[in-house]
Amino acid sequence: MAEEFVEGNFLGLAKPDGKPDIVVLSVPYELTTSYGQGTSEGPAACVEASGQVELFDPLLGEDLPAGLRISTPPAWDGEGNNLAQQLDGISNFLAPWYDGKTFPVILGGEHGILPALVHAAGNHPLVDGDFSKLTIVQIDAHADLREELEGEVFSHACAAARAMDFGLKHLFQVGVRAFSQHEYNRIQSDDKITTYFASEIQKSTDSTWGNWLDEISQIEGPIHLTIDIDGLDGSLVPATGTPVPGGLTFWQTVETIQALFSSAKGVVISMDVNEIVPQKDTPLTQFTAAILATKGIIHHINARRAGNWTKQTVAGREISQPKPSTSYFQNR
Ligand SMILES: [Mn+2]
Repeated sequence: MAEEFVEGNFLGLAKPDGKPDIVVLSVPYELTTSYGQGTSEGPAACVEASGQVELFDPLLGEDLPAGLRISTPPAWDGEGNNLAQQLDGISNFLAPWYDGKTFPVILGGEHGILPALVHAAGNHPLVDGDFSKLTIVQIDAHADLREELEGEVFSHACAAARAMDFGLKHLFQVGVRAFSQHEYNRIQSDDKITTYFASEIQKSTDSTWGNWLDEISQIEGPIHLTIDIDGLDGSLVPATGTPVPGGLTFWQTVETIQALFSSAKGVVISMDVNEIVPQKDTPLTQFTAAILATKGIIHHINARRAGNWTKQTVAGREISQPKPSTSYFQNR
């Protein structure tokens, strides 16, 4: 039976009764000192574009929500008088959903949300405050490993570097094709960072792409997947702040999602799709973002069906109450 389409909800799905299994969380964050490229409007545009995404996928064999409860809570309110307060606000907004039962899909916003997101992920029972258990997989045109950009250490160009500050287990990057010498040197020298450059994965003559899929299939423990949509080829996401040619194809991105979610020893605890900027002439950019978020939801549901979600999360400590608000970034 066809459900009623609800405006403002991801995929137009009606608000479910009871506690959601999957939440789509909008974080319309844009650093005020940046160029104002429109990422703060991205999440709403993505939710709107999701209305055009097919609810059926052969992997599940039925329409979404496929028996689960998928909810779109109100967006982060953007409150905070300065950058540190805003990052704390984002972290506190996300943290209650990292209860080990809910799968958060976060829509951004600048990639600068990543450190706030990682801080919140510390709440997840599989991480439990020990960030050395957490692996991040990053799809991105940029390494985001700068120490600062124009004096700002929380610039989107520093997102991965600030995430690494938490002492992550490992960072895997793919699609990277724009980086400074400092970032290149860090990639070469830091044994906690593995980067598959775009120039390598696109070669039809060798198996680098297969190596990437194999390597991420072996990740153990909790994983966060962060998709900067500029990691895809610029032709797919022309409105993002810094579109770059030579990126991942759509299907390479889907293959990456598939490999991660079907990993035997790893469990994807959350994902984000960021740097969404509304495109005016056609909705291609926001639609691409919406379909990738949907693919994540589909593969998460598939992982649940395979027992790969509950098996791992139930084994961990469960958090029954959200942790009290923290001021990590203000005290940093
Ligand atoms: Mn990025």
